[in-house]
Amino acid sequence: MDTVPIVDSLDQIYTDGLLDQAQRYDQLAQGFEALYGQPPALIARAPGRVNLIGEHVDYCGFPVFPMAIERDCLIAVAWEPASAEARTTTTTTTTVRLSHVHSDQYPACVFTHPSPAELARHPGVPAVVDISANRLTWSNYFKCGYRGAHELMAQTAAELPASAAKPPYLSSHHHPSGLNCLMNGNIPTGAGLSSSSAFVSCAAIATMAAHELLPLTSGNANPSPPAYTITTPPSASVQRNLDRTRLTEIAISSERYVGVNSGGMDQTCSIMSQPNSASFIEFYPRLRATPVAVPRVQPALTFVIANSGVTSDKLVTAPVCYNLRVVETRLGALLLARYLGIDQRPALAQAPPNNRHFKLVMDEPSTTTTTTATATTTSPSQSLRETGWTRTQISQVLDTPWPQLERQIEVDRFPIHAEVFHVYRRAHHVFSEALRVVQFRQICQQAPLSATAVDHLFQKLGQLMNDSQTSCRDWFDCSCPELDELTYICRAAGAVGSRLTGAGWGGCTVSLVPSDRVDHFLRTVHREYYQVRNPALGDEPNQSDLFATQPGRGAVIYRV
Ligand code: NG1
Ligand code: MG
Repeated sequence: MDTVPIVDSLDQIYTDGLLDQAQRYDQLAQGFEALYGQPPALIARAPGRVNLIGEHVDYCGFPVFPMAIERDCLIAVAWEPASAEARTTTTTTTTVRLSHVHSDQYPACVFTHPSPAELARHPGVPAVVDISANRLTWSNYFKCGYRGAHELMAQTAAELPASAAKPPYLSSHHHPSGLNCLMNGNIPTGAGLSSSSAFVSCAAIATMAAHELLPLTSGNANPSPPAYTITTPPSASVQRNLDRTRLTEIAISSERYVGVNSGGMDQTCSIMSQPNSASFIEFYPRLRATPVAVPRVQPALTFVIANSGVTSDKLVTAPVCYNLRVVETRLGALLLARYLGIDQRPALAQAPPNNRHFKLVMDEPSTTTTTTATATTTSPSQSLRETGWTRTQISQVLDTPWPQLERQIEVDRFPIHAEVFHVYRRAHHVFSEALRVVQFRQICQQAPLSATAVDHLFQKLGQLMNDSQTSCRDWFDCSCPELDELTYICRAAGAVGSRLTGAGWGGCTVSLVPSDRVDHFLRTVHREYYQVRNPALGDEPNQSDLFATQPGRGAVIYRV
């Protein structure tokens, strides 16, 4: 089983290539003790990511190709076990205290979690923590991860056979009376580097660990029924690890509680990435992350991130940007299925995160390659392609009343504002982008030998990234003037490819730069993008907006 490593001591960070980060961990631990009067028991770490290629295709079920970056979210945690008295009852309520090292920007928050007895009265629906999607507050992301972890615990407990001992989730032994958390993150927010998913994933991991309720991994291929242990005091004979795949699935679905109908790329990359590799992430037929080493060539392939400075707050823009795109691609899948004569219901019946609407198309490779072309040339008509579809037109073609469609495409849960839906334009992007992801991976796997082959490698990868940017800009409408300008500047400054990364509408670009051109690249981009906007800037590129990055490792827990 693939697991989240639990590292036995903070010393590990010194051998983990995180030496320059050691001070940050120390400060976090000291800050924690100053705040709560006790040292943290562990520090959970989950990294951000940069998506190399494959934008807005994850929620359509197609593979993506991101890599974890060094920037990350850290959460230090300690918990108060239930009192001896409470251990004999199941009425312990958990008080969760959450603070951020930058408390001026991110005010502390306290919430309570019902006792096991209360939870037992609502079996199967652990709607235990209120996450108001209308109130935009940073702690919502923590609550998503916290609530997701509880859902995972409840799910795993429910899988125990009836004859098994009482599920530990419902036992007070596993229900701390207090949970103290302190967060520190250095991923820029609203920049397309996935600060939100790193936070949600980190919160889920920290919560699982703090509940001392970790599924055992014995290397047994068939680990059911799940085994549990209380890890205090830790038993050396017991390997305590979290199953990464289930944890990832729960982090994916729980992040949607904030109101964005997001795909699963970011949490998967944050939790499942392996050191020194990008991840080829598949969602169909099941979630899988395959490490793909970035080819080792000379000059080295270097990925440089540049922040456009345009903040894209997905929570605010979701109804006209992100959630609308999810709806447009789903409607596209339904219309395409209708034209192809495929029954779409089985795919739509699956609950998130397994709803793979484009499964239909992927399951029918021979039909689709030919028929997609036919469908797009004969129908929809040229004018519908250009003007988009109205609700009435879609209802008519699908022979389904709009209110019923709204439920199918989850508009009831994730509202949108639109009069027309550009299904053709969005589908055009999705299919071409999905192909580029597969090509990008194939090229990475064919390590070149000669110098001309290296040059060719750069050109091919760069071209795919540039084509991705064009498609995001022209078909998916998720770029913005600043991102367009920044990618032009990056290419002129020596990048072989440059594109927006993440959801777009602002945030960062990622550029592929041969290592021998990186210095020149950084200076040129600094001068032509950042200094032009702020002439007061010095000549040294600002590390927080413009930096080269290496593929980093996925989530980990440090015992302090
Ligand atoms: P950002 O906005 O960069 O965190 C989002 C989604 C991804 C994916 C990309 C676009 C979330 C948490 N993540 O990323 O699932 O759809 O946009 O490729 O919403
Ligand atoms: Mg995000």
